[in-house]
Amino acid sequence: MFNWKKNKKNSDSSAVKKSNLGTRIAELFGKSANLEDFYEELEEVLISGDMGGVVTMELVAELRERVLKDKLKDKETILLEFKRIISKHLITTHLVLSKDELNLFLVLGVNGVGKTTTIAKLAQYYKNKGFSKIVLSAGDTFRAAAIDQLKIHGERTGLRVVAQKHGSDPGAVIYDTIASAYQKGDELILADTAGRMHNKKNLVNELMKINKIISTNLKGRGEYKKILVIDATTGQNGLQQAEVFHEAIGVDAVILTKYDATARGGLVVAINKKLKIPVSFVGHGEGLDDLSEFNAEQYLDDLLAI
Ligand SMILES: Nc1nc2c(ncn2[C@@H]2O[C@H](COP(=O)(O)OP(=O)(O)OP(=O)(O)O)[C@@H](O)[C@H]2O)c(=O)[nH]1
Ligand SMILES: [Mg+2]
Repeated sequence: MFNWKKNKKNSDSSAVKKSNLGTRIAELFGKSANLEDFYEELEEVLISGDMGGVVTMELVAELRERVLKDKLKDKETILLEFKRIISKHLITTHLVLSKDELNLFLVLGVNGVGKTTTIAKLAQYYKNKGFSKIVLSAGDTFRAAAIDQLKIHGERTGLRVVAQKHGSDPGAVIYDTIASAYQKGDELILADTAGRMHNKKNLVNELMKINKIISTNLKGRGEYKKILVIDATTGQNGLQQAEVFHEAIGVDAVILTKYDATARGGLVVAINKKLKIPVSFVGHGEGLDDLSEFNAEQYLDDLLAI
């Protein structure tokens, strides 16, 4: 169920959740003197809701055209038309595990977005789906506490963790994980990565190396997905991050975290429309169960307060 708004018991969302984007859009109809004013104010609301300038302009232009062409007048019809327009651009993917081969999710993202927490949540999610042979790979060897953090999650979820020392080569950690996963007949590897390196170039180079090691070692024997974690509260910055990672190694799916802590949901539309990367899950709290499959219909209803 897509219920991040209701399920926010562990989050400190009160400070950020000032106004709901949908409520603000709905209010515009009462406020605007004419349709022109409405479009302008709609653009402002969407941009402030993280949809991004270019994407917003394109969507509102599409709405203008439809309203003119179909002579739409009342608020409900115009909102429904806008919903239809946005929904055309939404792309969702459900990360269904292959039962016949080893699945590997490489979890990417800049520091602090929630990668390690999301790995624990994913482990819990797939355990609930009946997969028990899951192994966590401590690929963030850069940050001192990262390995211990993953080990704690391993203990909490009752899963094996493959790790080496702080500062070791993350490519070697992932190589070891793959080798041992084949040996033990594991179903899923959830691999953590560093969110920070000495600079962005290092980070990208490291990821390209890891990507190559995985592709070489899983070749034809496994299902490999690159999952980018984005913190929903970082706004358009999230879109730039997606661009960098996508260009470096290609991203298969996005997971948006901290949805409980933002009232601006437009980033999903921006990522889908601009980069054509699908969204798979939404994180809405710090607990292991605070992860839901992305539901486009519910997302739209919420975005537009329909
Ligand atoms: N409210 C809220 N907090 C979250 C969510 N996901 C993660 N967090 C919190 O965000 C903080 C950072 O999470 P981590 O999982 O350590 O992030 P990371 O990307 O692994 O960070 P680095 O390893 O430093 O790169 C922690 O305090 C988490 O509890 C979420 O969906 N909602
Ligand atoms: Mg981490």
